[in-house]
Amino acid sequence: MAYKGKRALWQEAEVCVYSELLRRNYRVMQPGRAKDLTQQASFMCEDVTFGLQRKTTMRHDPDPEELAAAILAGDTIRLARGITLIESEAPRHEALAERLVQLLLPNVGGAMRVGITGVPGVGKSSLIEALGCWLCDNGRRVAVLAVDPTSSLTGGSILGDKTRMEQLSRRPNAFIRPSPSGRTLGGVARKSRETLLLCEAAGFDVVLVETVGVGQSETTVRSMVDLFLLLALTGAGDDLQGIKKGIMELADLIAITKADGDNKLRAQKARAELEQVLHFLHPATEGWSTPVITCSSHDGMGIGELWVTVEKFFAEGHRKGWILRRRHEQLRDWFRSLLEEAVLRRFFADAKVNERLPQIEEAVLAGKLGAVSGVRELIRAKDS
Ligand SMILES: Nc1nc2c(ncn2[C@@H]2O[C@H](COP(=O)(O)OP(=O)(O)OP(=O)(O)O)[C@@H](O)[C@H]2O)c(=O)[nH]1
Ligand SMILES: [Mg+2]
Repeated sequence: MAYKGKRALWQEAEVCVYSELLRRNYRVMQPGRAKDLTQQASFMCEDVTFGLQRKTTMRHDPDPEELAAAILAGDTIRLARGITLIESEAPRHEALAERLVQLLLPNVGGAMRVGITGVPGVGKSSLIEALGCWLCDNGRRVAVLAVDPTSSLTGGSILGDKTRMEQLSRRPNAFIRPSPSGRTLGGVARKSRETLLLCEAAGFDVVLVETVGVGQSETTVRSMVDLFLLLALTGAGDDLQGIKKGIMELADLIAITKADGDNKLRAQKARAELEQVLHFLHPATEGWSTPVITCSSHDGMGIGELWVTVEKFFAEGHRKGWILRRRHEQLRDWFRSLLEEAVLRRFFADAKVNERLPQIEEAVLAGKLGAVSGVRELIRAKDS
């Protein structure tokens, strides 16, 4: 295998990005501009784009005031740049990102925040594409985000999904942002939350958040959206295909996907079964019983009905107060978890703690000191 220098690789990557942009009919006005456009465009060489974004747009530190004004004016290129700032791991960007969020805060909260989950391959991305296009056609501005803690931990396929939303990515009313990378789930959650706020400030009135990967991302996404949509497959024999009860109890709406062709009847059957099961479960939202619908992203069946149900949830939720209540709870939990994280970080960064911790731990392990006493001693050491 021949090794290439970094510069050669970058040049190759840029050529690749330009040609992809041209292929997709983006107008490349000047070379510098093209790099900015890469932030907006979503296409196959996303990994490259992402790299380019980092390399090109963060060369000069952005000015939060200028970014905020542009984002409020609906400038999606600056929106992407703002998100890149938020996602940046560079310590010097932290304060700038904080300032940006602070500036935009009075203008957030206006979107319908919808989380979409389901087992891998259930059709989340396809539904987002179909629903997103439908919404754009109906005058909505739609932002699509993804939360993928697994990819960030393994450095895996962060961006593969965007390729499946080609139609939507061409719509001027749509903005698609892949999952941020980060070392911890907390980090990913933080970035995704702030990204959502930025999208709201930019005037997107629907934000769709896809969970990617299995496991933790579901609770993370649930904790930042108003409505949680669970996608289910028609069970081919193994009915209800082991949807976990816990996940069903998080869902405000369940959609059985791929209800087309031979699957249509099976989907109807699965719908009836799911409705039965739901009777015995605790509803995710007090005062709202979780509906089940069937839909197909391929022929568009049920997409309109799906959205009508979502709007009903929001209309009732505003009237009965559960949207506001949920947002308050989410914000409080979020604040508390940030606080805990910060306190822990400070505690373990403390010089006295670091000095005493190994000895105390050793004493505990040797059975000379009780664990509770050890903790107390360490806290006392810090406060001394
Ligand atoms: N027949 C039919 N196939 C569908 C439909 N929606 C999705 N598919 C197919 O199902 C497969 C998986 O769809 P995706 O949208 O990528 O599923 P996903 O849940 O986003 O998958 P991951 O992101 O890998 O978790 C693809 O091959 C789609 O073409 C549908 O409505 N009908
Ligand atoms: Mg997907």
